[in-house]
Amino acid sequence: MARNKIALIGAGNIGGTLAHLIGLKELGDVVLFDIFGGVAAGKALDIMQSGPVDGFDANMVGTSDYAAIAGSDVVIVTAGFPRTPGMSRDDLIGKNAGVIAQVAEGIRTHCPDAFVIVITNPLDAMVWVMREKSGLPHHKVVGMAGVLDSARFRLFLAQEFNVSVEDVTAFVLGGHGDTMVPLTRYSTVAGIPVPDLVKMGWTTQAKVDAIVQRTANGGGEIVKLLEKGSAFYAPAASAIAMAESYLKDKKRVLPCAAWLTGQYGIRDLYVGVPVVIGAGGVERIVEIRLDAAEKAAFEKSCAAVRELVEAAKRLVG
Ligand code: A3D
Repeated sequence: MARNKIALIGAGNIGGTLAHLIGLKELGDVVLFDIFGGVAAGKALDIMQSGPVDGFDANMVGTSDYAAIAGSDVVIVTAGFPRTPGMSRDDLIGKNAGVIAQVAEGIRTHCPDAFVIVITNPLDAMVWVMREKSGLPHHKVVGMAGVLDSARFRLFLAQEFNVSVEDVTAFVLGGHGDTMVPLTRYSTVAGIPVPDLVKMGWTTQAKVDAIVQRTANGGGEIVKLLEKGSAFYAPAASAIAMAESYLKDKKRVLPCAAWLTGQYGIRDLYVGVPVVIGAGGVERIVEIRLDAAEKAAFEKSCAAVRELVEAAKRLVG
């Protein structure tokens, strides 16, 4: 069986980390695309040279020619610009909407059958631009944010409870940004919901609230520390989990920015919800019952995403 082909559009911090993880996990051959073709080619060669040491076989090339992505099974898009301290994700829309429109054109021309995972911010609006401009079916275009947000939530909960991150599950909904909705009652330690753990005296509600707040601000915390650029190791790992579920038809249930057609009472919007990812792309949207407060928080988040989509329409309409 031929190896999978994975195109990474954007060979910056996340793009390079993605290529390295794809090698280590032997997920397929890689095409790293960037407007700076030399950087993409340099990273591709460098990572490929780690193959003999780490024991993986993958062909990796770097390029600034879209023709090289022809026939890709998966495309992961990080092209554009990251935040700098003091910037919100939304401030990036002016620069990144045009970049994503360009990338979408490349995908439409060269690999219209691919499964496309967008990472560029502001996430939910950029997924919308990608879908509109590429013309791909909605179930083949998704955004990575929820896997990362819930990983951050899981880590902070595991630290609070002094248990393995592996035994903590977490659940987040909504847009990627300050309005994201971490759902504590669906977040667990080995199946025990967080509100029960509060009752069991493992933590206090005040501490859980602080963790929720830290999760919502998880990206900003790293931007401030790095001073230049934004998080890239955990974002890359999160997108790889989505790509792997598609390529191996694992049917994992992962929170992703997916196209809603009435689920949760929301129509025609890309926003973060749990979905099943398998060989068919987004195969199912998991619709859970929200209580009144959760519903209000989710709707507020959707309204914020809609505003950004309107702004994107004005830019690249
Ligand atoms: P960075 O290291 O700057 O890499 C971006 C790359 O895109 C650079 O190598 C650029 O040369 C390249 N690029 C710019 N314009 C184009 C173009 N038109 N075509 C092709 N390539 C281009 O950034 P990064 O890798 O750290 O982050 C990439 C994006 O991901 C940013 O928009 C971040 O805000 C976003 N991000 C999202 C999350 C989410 O959870 C959604 C998390 C972290 C970062």
